[in-house]
Amino acid sequence: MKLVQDMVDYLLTAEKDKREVEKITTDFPSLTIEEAYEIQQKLIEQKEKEGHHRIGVKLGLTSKAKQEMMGVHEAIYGYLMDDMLATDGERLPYSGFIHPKAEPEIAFIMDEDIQGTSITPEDILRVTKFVAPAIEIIDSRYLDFKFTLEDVVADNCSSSKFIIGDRWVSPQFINLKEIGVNMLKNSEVVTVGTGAAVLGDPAAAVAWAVNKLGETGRGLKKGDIILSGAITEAISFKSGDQFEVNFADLGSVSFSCK
Ligand code: OOG
Ligand code: MG
Repeated sequence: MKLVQDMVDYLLTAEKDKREVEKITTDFPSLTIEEAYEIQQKLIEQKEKEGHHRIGVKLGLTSKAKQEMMGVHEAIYGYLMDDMLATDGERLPYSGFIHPKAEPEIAFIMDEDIQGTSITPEDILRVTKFVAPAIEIIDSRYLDFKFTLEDVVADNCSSSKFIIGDRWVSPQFINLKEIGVNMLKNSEVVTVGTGAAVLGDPAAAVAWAVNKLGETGRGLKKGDIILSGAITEAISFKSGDQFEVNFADLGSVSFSCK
């Protein structure tokens, strides 16, 4: 469908040029969620053609607060690509972003392939090799970070970069619902939260994603990284800012922006 390809080109050009663009539903208000996922799928395939690889999946809109803000009742998913992964403590150039925000998340690293439509949080924990502290940097391609559910799905859920800390722990040693986190910007605490903010349990968020992928015969693969969704609101940053996320029992992860 030509329209899908046009939208893929529109979003990829915005990302490459680091330029915010009008959301696509302004011109196409009848865009459905299914069409939005089709655009996302083609966008990822285009990145693969350009030599990048999928390394996992990310969840979005997993907190009640974000869902209410958007007037929706469901989470969303997108894909993580190899060029999104930054290293712990890395200094990332601001010129690589449009209007970035950082959010604390728990990353899951899969020990086995998993696919299905009635997967439970317990199933997820059974096939998770490690959980680790993470920061996701989101950078919507849309003007002023404003969009509908369909727009943000098409835009691969605002994905830009992510960073994983070096403390990887088996999930059996961690209470993911009760785990506390704080995020510091330039050494000051800017937001705090607990794991339960993510659909009541980060493992439930991952189960939701697997069941959603399962509807179209897809799933997670051994070695995949899953970002289970923001535990707090996302915080904007500019050149010169430094972030540190500290999880109780799960260590820290940081980055700065040059
Ligand atoms: C959509 C992506 C949200 C999360 O963890 O909730 C997301 C957005 O708010 O731009 O990554
Ligand atoms: Mg996120």
